Amino acid sequence: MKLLVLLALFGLGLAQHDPHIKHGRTTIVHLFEWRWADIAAECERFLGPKGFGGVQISPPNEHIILNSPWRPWWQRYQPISYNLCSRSGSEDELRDMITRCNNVGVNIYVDVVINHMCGVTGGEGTHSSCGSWFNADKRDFPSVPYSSLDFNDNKCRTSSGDIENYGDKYQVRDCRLVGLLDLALEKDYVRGKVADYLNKLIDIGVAGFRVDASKHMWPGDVDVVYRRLNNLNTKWFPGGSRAFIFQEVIDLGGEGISTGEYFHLGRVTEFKYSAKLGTIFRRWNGEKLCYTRNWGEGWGFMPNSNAVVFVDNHDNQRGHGAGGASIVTFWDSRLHKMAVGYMLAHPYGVTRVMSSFRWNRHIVNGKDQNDWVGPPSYSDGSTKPVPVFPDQTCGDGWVCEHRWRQITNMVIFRNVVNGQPHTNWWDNQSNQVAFGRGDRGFIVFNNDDWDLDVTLNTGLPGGTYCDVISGQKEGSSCTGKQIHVGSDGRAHFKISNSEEDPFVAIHAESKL
Ligand code: AAO
Repeated sequence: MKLLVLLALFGLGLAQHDPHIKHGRTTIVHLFEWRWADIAAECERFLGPKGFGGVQISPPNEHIILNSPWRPWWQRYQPISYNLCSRSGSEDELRDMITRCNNVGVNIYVDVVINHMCGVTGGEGTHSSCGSWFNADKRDFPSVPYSSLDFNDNKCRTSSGDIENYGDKYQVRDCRLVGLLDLALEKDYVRGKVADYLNKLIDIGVAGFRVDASKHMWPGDVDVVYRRLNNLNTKWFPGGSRAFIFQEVIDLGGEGISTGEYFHLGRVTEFKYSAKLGTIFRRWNGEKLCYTRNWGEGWGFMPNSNAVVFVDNHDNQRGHGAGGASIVTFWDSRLHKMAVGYMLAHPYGVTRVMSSFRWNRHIVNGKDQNDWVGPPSYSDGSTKPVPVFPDQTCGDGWVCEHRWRQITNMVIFRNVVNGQPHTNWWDNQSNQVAFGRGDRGFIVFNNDDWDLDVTLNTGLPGGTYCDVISGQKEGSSCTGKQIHVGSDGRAHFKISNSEEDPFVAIHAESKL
C-alpha cells in the first residue's frame, strides 16, 4: 500500500514535468507583453504552421497601473486580483486566444504571479487593469478578497520587511521580494484562492504555468496548491493530463536556496544555461565553444528531465534577475541567432525562445536607465497591436525574434531531430564546433576570427541538403547554401568568419 501511494505521488510529480506539446513539436516562445488578439492571430498564421509547440503569455490577471515610471512592463508582476483583464486584453479575448491556439495545436502556458500582490507602496484607489479598488497600506484586496490576515507581515524577521539576505531561506520565502506584499501561502484560504485562479485557467484550456518567483515560496506550500489542480481540459488534452509546471528559481550557486528543492514539483528554469551560453558566445573569461562538448548536465546544470532553458528572458535581457552583461539578446543579433541555434540544436532541456519589444536603451555605469519601459503603446497606455509585413518581420517596435528565419528554421530543426542522440562531435579546440543529432540533422558553428574549412562526418544519408540558416528549402529548390553529403556521410563545410550568420544547419527535411 505504502509503495502504491509512493508510486502515485511520484507519478503525479513527474506528470507536471510534461509540457504536453503536440504533433512532435518541441519549443515554447515567450510572446512578452503581446495582446491576446495578436497571439491568437500569430498561432493561426505563423506558430502553428511553423511548428511551435506553445506560447508563454504575460500574466493575464488584474494588475496595478503605475504612472511613475509610466506604465512599466513590470506593473503586470503586481497583482490586484485574479480577474482576467490585463494590459493584454479582456477575459473574452483571453478565452478566444486560448481556443484558437489550441485548435491549431499550439499550447498556452500562463505566467502566474502567486507569491505576492502589488508593492507595499501601491497606494489606494482603482488604478488597476479591471478598475478594482484596493488599498495596499491596509493589505485590502476586496476583489479576491484578501485582507491583512492573508500576508506574511508577521512572519518575516527582517527590520525592513523586505528580503535583505539571499543566503537566508526564511527571509527569501517569508519576506517581501522588492517590497511586494508577500502572500501567506501556508494558509488554506490563500492556497484555495490561488488554486481557484489556476483551475479557472486550466478549465479554459491552458496547458500549464510558468510559476513566477517560485524561489520565494515554500515547496511544501506550492505542492498543496498543485495537488488541487484540475486535470487539463479534455477538449484538447488526453484524459488525466496534469498541468505542466515550470518554476522560476534563479540559482547560480552560492545561495540558501537551490533549484533541487523544486524538482519533484515540476520543471525549473536553468539560469546557469543562459548565463554560461552568453559568456561562451561572447568568448569572455577564456570560454570557448569547444568546451561545450559535454554541454548540459556535464556543465553542472540540473538533470535534463527538469530543465527549461533559454538564451535570455524578459528580466535578464534588460538587467533584471540574474546573468548580467553576458546575456546575449536581440541587441546582439548575430550572436543571438547563433546562441539560439545552438540551444535548439542541442538535446538538453525544454527550450524557450524569447520574443521581445524594443526600447531606448540608455546605459549609465552599466545600468540601463530605461529598463522599465513598457511595450509599444499609444498615449493612453494601451498596448499597440503587432503589425506583420509581407517579408515576415514585425513593426512598431515588436522585435519578433521567433520570426527571424534562422531562429524559425532552427525551431523546425529541433522538431525534425527530436529524440535523436547528440552525435558526431567535432571541434578545432577553439570556437569552431559541429555536432549531429543521429541521422536526422547536423550543425556547424564558426565563432572564431578565421575561416572554417573542413570535411566532417555528418551521420546523414548521402544527398544534397539545403542549409536552413543562409536560406531554406522552397519546393524543390534551395535559397541558401547547398551541402553535399557523400554516401559515407561526409561533407565539406566552408564558413567564413565574416559571414552574416557564421553557422550552417541541415536536416532530414531540408534534403533536396
Ligand atoms: C518593481 C520595482 C521595484 C519596487 C517593486 C515594488 O522595480 O523597485 O520595489 O516594483 O513596488 C519585476 C521586475 C521588478 C519589479 C517587479 C514588480 O523585475 O523590478 O519591481 O516586477 O513590479 C529576484 C527573484 C525573481 C525575480 C527577479 C526579478 O528571485 O523571482 O528578482 N523574477 C520574477 C519576474 C520579474 C518580476 C518578479 C519576479 C516579481 O521574472 O519580472 O519582477 O513578480 C539574485 C537572486 C535572485 C533575484 C535577483 C534580483 O540574483 O539570486 O533570486 O531575482 O538577485 O534581485 C548575480 C547573482 C544572482 C543574483 C544576481 C542579481 O547574477 O549570481 O544570483 O546577480 O543580483
